[in-house]
Amino acid sequence: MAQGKFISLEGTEGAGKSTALQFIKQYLLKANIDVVWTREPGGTEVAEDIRRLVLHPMSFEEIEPETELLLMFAARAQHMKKYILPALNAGKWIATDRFIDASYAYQGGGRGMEMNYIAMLDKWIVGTNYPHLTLLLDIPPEIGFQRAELRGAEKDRIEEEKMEFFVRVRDVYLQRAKQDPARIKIIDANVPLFAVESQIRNVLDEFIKTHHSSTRP
Ligand code: Z5A
Repeated sequence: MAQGKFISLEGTEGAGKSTALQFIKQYLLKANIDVVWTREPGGTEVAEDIRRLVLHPMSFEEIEPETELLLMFAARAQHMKKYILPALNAGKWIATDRFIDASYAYQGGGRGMEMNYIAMLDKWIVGTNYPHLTLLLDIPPEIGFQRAELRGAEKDRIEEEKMEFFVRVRDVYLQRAKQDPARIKIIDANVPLFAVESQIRNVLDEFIKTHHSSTRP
């Protein structure tokens, strides 16, 4: 059976990932492509438990950056083995709300963790199983902050960080996009929704043209 296709969605706070996800779901469905959806941290029962621990901890004890990094990869190890790889091996298309680039951006850029350590964990846990396509919703952090404020949802532990943290996160995302332009497609998210959707549509059309050979009956 043909190997499935793997898409990830990334962006900083308030970039509009959740909004874009709905659009992508509908667009792929219209193109007769069945996609399974997941997210990180999370995607399996154990990984969702780790998500709660890392984003909404019950304890007042501070979570060390090293612990946060390892928890992100612990969740990812579970997610890879129990969900992502079985789906890809079954020939499915899979799309995830955040993946490996988030670890480089948030733990490497935001927290200032050593990139070599992240690369070692990446090699071990993800290896060659990288997304075929990554959509990076890019927005200046101050605009993203304003949007997130307007949305008014409760903040998680990482969203409580200061603006400088998200500036560093964005810088790493953009650096990675520059290093891997074939995979990571930058979507300017600082424009009205219809213009964001139009950029996403162009990228998906190109991807589908290259990667989707069969359609549902
Ligand atoms: N994390 C990590 O640190 N390391 C890792 O390895 C991984 C993750 C995998 C969970 O992410 C956290 O985990 C995340 C990184 C960390 N922490 N932070 N920050 P998440 O994806 O679950 O949570 P999130 O990043 O906060 O995403 P979100 O809450 O879903 O926000 P969003 O999707 O980017 O935004 P939205 O809800 O779609 O849009 C925000 C508002 O703007 C909303 O009211 C929209 O209606 C509005 N909007 C959207 N698009 C537009 C446009 N174009 N114009 C105007 N208004 C718009």
